[in-house]
Amino acid sequence: MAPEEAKLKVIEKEKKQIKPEDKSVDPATIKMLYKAQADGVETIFDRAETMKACAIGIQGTCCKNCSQGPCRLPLTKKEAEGEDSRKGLCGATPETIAARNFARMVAAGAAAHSDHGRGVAEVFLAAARKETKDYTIKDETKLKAIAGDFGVATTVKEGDEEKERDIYSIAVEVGEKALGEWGKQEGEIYYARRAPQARYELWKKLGIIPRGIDREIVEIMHRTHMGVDQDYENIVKQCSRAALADGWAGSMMATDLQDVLFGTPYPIRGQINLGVLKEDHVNIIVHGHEPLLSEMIVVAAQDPEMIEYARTKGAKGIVLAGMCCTANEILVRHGMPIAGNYLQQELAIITGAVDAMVVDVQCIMENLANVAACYHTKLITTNPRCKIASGKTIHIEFDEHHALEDARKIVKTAIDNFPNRRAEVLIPKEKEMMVVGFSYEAINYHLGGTFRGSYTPLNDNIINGRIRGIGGVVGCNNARTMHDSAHLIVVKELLKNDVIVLTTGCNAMACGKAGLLTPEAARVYCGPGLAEVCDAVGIPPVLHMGSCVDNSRILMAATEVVKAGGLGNDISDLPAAGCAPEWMSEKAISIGHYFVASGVYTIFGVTLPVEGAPVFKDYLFNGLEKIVGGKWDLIEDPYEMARKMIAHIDAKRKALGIDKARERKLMDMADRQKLKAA
Ligand code: NFS
Ligand code: SF4
Repeated sequence: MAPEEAKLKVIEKEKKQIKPEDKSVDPATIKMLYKAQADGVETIFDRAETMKACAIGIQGTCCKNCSQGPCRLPLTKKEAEGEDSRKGLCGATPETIAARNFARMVAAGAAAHSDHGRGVAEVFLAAARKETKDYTIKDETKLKAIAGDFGVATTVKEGDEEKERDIYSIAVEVGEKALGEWGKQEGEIYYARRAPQARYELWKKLGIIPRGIDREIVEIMHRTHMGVDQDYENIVKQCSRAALADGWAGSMMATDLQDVLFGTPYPIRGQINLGVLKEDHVNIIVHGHEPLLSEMIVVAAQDPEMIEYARTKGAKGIVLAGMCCTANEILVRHGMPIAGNYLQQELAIITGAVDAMVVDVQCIMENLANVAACYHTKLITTNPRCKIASGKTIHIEFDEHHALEDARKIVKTAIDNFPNRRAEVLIPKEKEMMVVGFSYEAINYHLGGTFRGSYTPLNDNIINGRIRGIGGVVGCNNARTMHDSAHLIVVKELLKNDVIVLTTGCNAMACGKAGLLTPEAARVYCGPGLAEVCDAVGIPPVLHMGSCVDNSRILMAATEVVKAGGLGNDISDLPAAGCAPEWMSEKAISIGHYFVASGVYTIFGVTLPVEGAPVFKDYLFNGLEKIVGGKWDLIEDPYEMARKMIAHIDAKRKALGIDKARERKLMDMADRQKLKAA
């Protein structure tokens, strides 16, 4: 090669080289990005640099719902300032197009969560009918608690006596009714009545109580077909019905039935970040969302026979770690370590130490197959819904009827691959301790004192102003924004201002890595009021409630707060707000919309595909509040995001007449000094 040409190649390479410090605030991630560069492996961080998002699609105003398009309707200065006469070939306005696109995201998100829930319901029913020996009814208390919601009796009259029913016959009935929720055509989903009475009545009045899960999703697809619903308000109404079917049915049943099968989470210790991997161990990563298989892999990986087999291959043992929400599921129930959140999936393989990455469904990057091919890692797909067509993966299909056998096969494949490591192994040392597993039942127990579970003490602390309000911070990572940065800024700002944080998903993992999920974090990051409460109860100021389907736990926690009294009659009365600072998936849109339709002010970061349709945007950001009590917002700057959440919380406090208590509390210097002395 001529010297000039070689020089050009170097410049070309440098131009594309990302600067890892600009891409993440997580030291382990930064180290692995350097290793990726040294190994010549491309990741999503590189592609985000070289490929920009489509300027029209990002506005939400590109329609490809029929072959006369795609019709592209960008909002330019001309329309923004003057007359807006944009139309698709059929005459569709930017509002119709953006609303249809938004609705299809809700449909896809609701489908993903709910289809996950359906799989759980099927396994649940198989377990109830004793068709599988690998799954059993583990949490009988929770089963009895949810039986009531499905109208299933837990006792039976025998003569004059009221006797407990056999737990498995209760489970069969619950399982059948639960599974029926997907195909139900009429009436209301059972869990709608779990909501505060005022919320239920409002939904009823608005006609947005879901009939059945599948029906609402299908109806979105029908309405957004070419030439059907052309009224954005009417489209949004169906979005609400489908999103509520996700939050209050598909996701909520996934959570509940998983709890019955695998145990309701209670506080437990865990560890997080790539440093949980061990060079001299077989490392298996389970990645995706459903705990059905990973629960079995937990069992298989702890089997002494398997550990012995690993030793025969020269390994000291087996490390099983999670990635994305599968990780959250096995973390909150078993304390299994987490390797990282969404943007770290390629990086885990780049350590060179992962002998198998096992994936089920959702948030699995196709590029994993390419990265795995650069190392020795076996990428194993397990779900018929999710195969990676590169010829570089192994498919071991998981079946609930021989689940443990499948799991053993997978663990064995990983062990057999241990001697094949070829690249230099480099595992960053970073790992953090955390306390996780705050189901709404656990919060009830922990904040309620020793002898009675109740949300009353939490409410009292909100009313007296020690806790200013509740912030739900959830959602993904997004390669278009600095990894974990916005998550941590928002959470820290909220804590500083005495807002307790409930978290799930990839935000929970960002918090874990930053050391926010420990009781000790309260003294470091919280305002005096919140610090005092956390200290007294011994909880972290950020409560890890689980995976993304477990956002349903946040709905239930909010409902419990309403029911405990003193803070209004509806979720929309609470001094609370939610956000997803780094969202990327369609599931996030469905979650966002079910929170909005449940009465919550919900802010998204990064971007939202509504900018090209100002009228539709205004409806989501303002108009909706008058109808459902909650509304959408988009704020890129995480400081501003936190500020607006706090302003909303303060406005709600004022409306409740509890703003005065907080003012007094702030002037109480004695309390601050007491805290400093402690
Ligand atoms: Ni939620 Fe979980 Fe993470 Fe986003 Fe993906 S893992 S279900 S979608 S990226 S939080
Ligand atoms: Fe264009 Fe209308 Fe077809 Fe959409 S449905 S692609 S706006 S003609």
